[in-house]
Amino acid sequence: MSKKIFSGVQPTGNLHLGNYLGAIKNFVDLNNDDQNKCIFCVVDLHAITIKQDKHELRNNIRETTATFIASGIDPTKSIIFDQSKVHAHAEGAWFLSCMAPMGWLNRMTQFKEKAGKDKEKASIGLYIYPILMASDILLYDTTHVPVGEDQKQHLELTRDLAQKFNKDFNCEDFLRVPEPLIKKHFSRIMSLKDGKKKMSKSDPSDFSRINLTDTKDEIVNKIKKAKTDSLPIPYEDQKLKDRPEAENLLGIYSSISDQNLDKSLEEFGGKNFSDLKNQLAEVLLSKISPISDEIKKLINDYEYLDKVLADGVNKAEEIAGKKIVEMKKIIGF
Ligand code: AQP
Repeated sequence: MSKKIFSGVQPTGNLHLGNYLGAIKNFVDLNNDDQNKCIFCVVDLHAITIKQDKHELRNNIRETTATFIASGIDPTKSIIFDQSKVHAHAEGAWFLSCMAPMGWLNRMTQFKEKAGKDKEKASIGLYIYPILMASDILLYDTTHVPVGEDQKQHLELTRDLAQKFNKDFNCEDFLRVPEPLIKKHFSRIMSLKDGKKKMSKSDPSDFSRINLTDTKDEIVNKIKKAKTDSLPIPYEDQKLKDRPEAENLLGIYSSISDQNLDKSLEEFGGKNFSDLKNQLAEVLLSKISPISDEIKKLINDYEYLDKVLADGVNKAEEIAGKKIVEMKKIIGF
């Protein structure tokens, strides 16, 4: 079945293995299926929900674009564009904000995590981030949204908002209710320093994550230093309960090697972590280093990257611009 795919990544620097295994690797598979129509957005409006340096932001928009292409997304097949250039996203977010109950937003756990203890100081933008995400998705009649597990709740909100809009304005099926595409296994890659915390760009310790631009030495070193426990690797997955670091390393190994956990347990059951770490470092070098080399090559080609984005903006504008005009008519403008 042909799918309309939409997903985005924030240009906030330090794209990491979690972004790759949780999201970008799936984008590439979807891009490679000729039946799909894919749109991958550099969600720069989302990025400014937290203060950004303007020069870094511009560089990060290009770096995220370079990462998409270096990972295997073909810009002649899929639309790649920067969100802030297509005005319909912000406009649609306003329309949806006006009908979104605050109670729904108050349940969003990512806001609670990102705002931390000092909620009063967090931006309104961070609070309504999921509504902008809903606008992004709904403007393109998206059928499927590939994201990491951490975005599941936001996607449920998107579905609820689409249904509420259609009901409130009596326009059945106008906003298409999208399905999430979340990997069944290892859809949440955890920190290398703490198996209970998500691998994240904003973690102050660089040793908590493998960045997609890390050098070979950095990758090997980070895996060597990754936290483990004192027991040998088990033979069965039930024995991984309460061993988050062991589960995470085996998960990363399985995911990057495209094999299931049972196969990895068969390979490493009874062995020491040093065996798993050596093998994991080797696989990471073979899969991540070529991407890293390609990012470094592309990142200096501003002309090419800006052209990819500009072409993407034109194509995205055509789709989203039409939808927002229809949306306005439905609302009564
Ligand atoms: N640790 C992760 N495991 C699996 N998937 C992940 N994603 C992010 N972290 C993990 C997925 O990557 C896509 C793009 O994410 P994003 O850059 O738009 O924002 P994020 O989820 O806020 O990423 P971070 O690293 O967690 O950033 P900070 O540190 O700023 O909060 C999404 O599909 C996401 O699910």
